[in-house]
Amino acid sequence: MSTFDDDADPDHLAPERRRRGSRRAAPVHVDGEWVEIVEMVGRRVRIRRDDGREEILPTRGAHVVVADRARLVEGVVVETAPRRTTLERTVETAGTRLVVSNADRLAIVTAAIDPPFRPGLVDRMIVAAQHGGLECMLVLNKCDQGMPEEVLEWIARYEALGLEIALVSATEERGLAPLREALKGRTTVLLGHSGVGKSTLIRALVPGAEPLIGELDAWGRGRHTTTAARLWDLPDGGRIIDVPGIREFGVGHVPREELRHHFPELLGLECRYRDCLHLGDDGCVADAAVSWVERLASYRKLVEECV
Ligand SMILES: Nc1nc2c(ncn2[C@@H]2O[C@H](COP(=O)(O)OP(=O)(O)OP(=O)(O)O)[C@@H](O)[C@H]2O)c(=O)[nH]1
Ligand SMILES: [Mg+2]
Ligand SMILES: [Zn+2]
Repeated sequence: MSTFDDDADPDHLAPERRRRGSRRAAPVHVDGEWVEIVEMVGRRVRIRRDDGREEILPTRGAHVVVADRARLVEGVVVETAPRRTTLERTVETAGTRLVVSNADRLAIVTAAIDPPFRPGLVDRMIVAAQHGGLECMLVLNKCDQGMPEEVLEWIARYEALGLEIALVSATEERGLAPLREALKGRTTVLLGHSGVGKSTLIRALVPGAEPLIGELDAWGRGRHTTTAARLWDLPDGGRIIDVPGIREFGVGHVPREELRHHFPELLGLECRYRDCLHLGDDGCVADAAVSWVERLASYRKLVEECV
């Protein structure tokens, strides 16, 4: 068991095996039908056929995640189609893991107080999403609990950087109309710490959905109630994916030179060297140009971590 990443560690987060450069030859199947993976169920998966019928089936020789298109041969999932987008995270002791595939957008779900808002985690999730081809938005849940001044300031700063923000209360069903609008017609994955209210949001947005919801512990932390990813259909045409809460979210799989492209405040800086990594060396203007010092520090921390 990893000490770095201590979440529920379900099967769907098994190490991504398609490492660059050492890709195993995928089995080629010419028969069978293509289906979609909609839920991880222990070692098996719930598949949905194009006519809407669902079934729980085993997999063989295929590493699949929710929202994968996969080929079914004689009742077994045997291979996946190329992925349009990937949401990955790096776990220090276990390498890079695929969370979900083919989502259009990541909704970073946070609370303001219980559990507390962590800008460093938001920064990481933005990087991982954009690296894998997903758009981002921020959903600040539990607004009924009040909003510390500091959190309001962070939110305003993220908004100024171009991040779409939804302020909601899942339990009081507040702020959901604009969120429903934002979710229409696309596949969105909800990601955040355990206990921020991802599954409660699913219940509020999807009529009839009853994912398990957990109480917080005495320290205001979640209990990792959701243990496997599941895709739900929204009534207005979009789809939404609930995944287990995360505690650590590494982005070590993102090339160091790419990182600055995920920090809009670093674009267009006129440092002495055109390929400046903005680490504050001689001739770097980042410290003078970026007023949000914690975010610059967050960027520099990621540079240390990345390949
Ligand atoms: N006050 C308040 N509490 C909420 C809100 N949304 C969720 N909660 C509570 O937060 C706790 C955790 O909710 P969950 O929906 O299980 O959280 P989760 O993000 O799915 O957690 P994991 O599945 O463990 O990752 C429950 O006690 C919910 O009732 C909200 O808008 N306001
Ligand atoms: Mg949950
Ligand atoms: Zn620089």
